Amino acid sequence: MRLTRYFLPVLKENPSEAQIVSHRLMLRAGMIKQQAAGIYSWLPMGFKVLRRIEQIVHEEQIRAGHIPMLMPTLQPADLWRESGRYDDYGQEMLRVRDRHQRDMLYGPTNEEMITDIFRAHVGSYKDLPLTLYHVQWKFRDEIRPRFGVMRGREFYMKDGYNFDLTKEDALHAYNRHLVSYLRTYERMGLQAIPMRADSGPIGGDDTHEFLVLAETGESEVFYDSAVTDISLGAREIDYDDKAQCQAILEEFTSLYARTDETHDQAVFDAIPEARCRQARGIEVGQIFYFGTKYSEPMGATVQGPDGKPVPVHMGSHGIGVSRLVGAIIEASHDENGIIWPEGVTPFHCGIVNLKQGDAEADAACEKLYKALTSLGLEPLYDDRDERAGAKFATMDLIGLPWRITVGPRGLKNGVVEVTSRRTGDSVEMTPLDAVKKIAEIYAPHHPNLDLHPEPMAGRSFHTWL
Ligand code: 5CA
Repeated sequence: MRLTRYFLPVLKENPSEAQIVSHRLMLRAGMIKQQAAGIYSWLPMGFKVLRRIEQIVHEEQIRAGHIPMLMPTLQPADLWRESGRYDDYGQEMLRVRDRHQRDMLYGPTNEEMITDIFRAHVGSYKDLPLTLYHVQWKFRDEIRPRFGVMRGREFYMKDGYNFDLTKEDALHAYNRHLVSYLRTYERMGLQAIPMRADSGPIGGDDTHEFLVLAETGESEVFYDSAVTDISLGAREIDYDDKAQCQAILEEFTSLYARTDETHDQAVFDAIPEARCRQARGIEVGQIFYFGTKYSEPMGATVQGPDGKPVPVHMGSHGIGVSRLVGAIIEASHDENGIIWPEGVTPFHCGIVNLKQGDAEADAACEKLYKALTSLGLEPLYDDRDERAGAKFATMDLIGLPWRITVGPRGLKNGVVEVTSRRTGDSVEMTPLDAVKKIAEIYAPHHPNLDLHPEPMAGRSFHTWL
């Protein structure tokens, strides 16, 4: 993308309504525009990050064997009357009436609807296990929408639902979700710690929240600092292997890590004092096992091996896709702006032309732009007629992890400069080496990245953006 042809309405001033850094930077970097309290338009660059996050979520869910689909945002109230939640949900639910005076609602979550789909189409235990999920807009009429996309009223969520014959199978589905979520967050450059939590209006006995540590987080958390030393890394995972998934759950959840809702001071006090941490965190996901809470009242049964109908065991599992955009910025920024992790960056690198209009500099930038694009990478070329300082400030604000700086002086020596946004370190190299370096950096993030110049080959879900 060439900046002169893009829509990137960056703000010079700090917006006064933003209380936390991610909200401020998202507004300043032209990613979002507020339309009403807790309701946002996603401007092109914000939308790109949202899609990158969504794509990682899809890839990891599909890897875990879960099946994507799409349910509507508007739901009939009658489904929720069956589960008893139409009255229970209270003022957080946005209720509307259609022209025939039928009660509808804007879905805050989809347990009822997915259970309705299941009971209509699945009749035998032989069709299990089954996990369906979608990524869809939700609405919760939060009493205090704040912090930009972190606590919106309209927000984008991945929600998945497992259906199993036995509690044991459903707990495997729970474990599978825990492992796939750990992978998902790690690919986004985040450490999200699973913490024992409270199940709230979703219900059920087993539940973990995933928390990203950040001073601005809304949740108070207590944990053993040893938990921050564990990561999934590049290990091979077989999602059908019950023992492996259980072992990973135990590895990540046996050290003390709880939100204030389930905090137990006596257990916490037994941890060696040097490892006791009390901090704040952002909840970026939650998994639940709730057994037959919905299947029983809604008649979601299957014929068991003995021919008798049995209600299925269920769980639901959510990731706050739009909240993650803010959470990543909270975890990765400096005084000059955002620092995107490679996994979610809206553009792979910036190209800064120090002397727009200089024939040689212009030609070198064009060549770099074409070479990167033909590899399937997306550079953002700042081709504005602006001074270098302004171009650097924009690049720093929008946070692309790598920048290639091109100027007449370097070109005389046959070099351009490649700069890391995170460290600020710059290295001079030939334009060809710069292209190779950027491609190498992104190869692990895009296993399908086609290093041969055939632009659209091997691309998947949403990369057409
Ligand atoms: N049905 C279950 C699991 S699918 C459910 O709704 N879980 S939840 O309530 O925990 O929501 C899932 C995730 O959505 C949360 O972990 C959080 O990251 C995100 N989320 C919840 N409320 C909001 C909100 N108001 N704004 C932005 N993200 C939110």
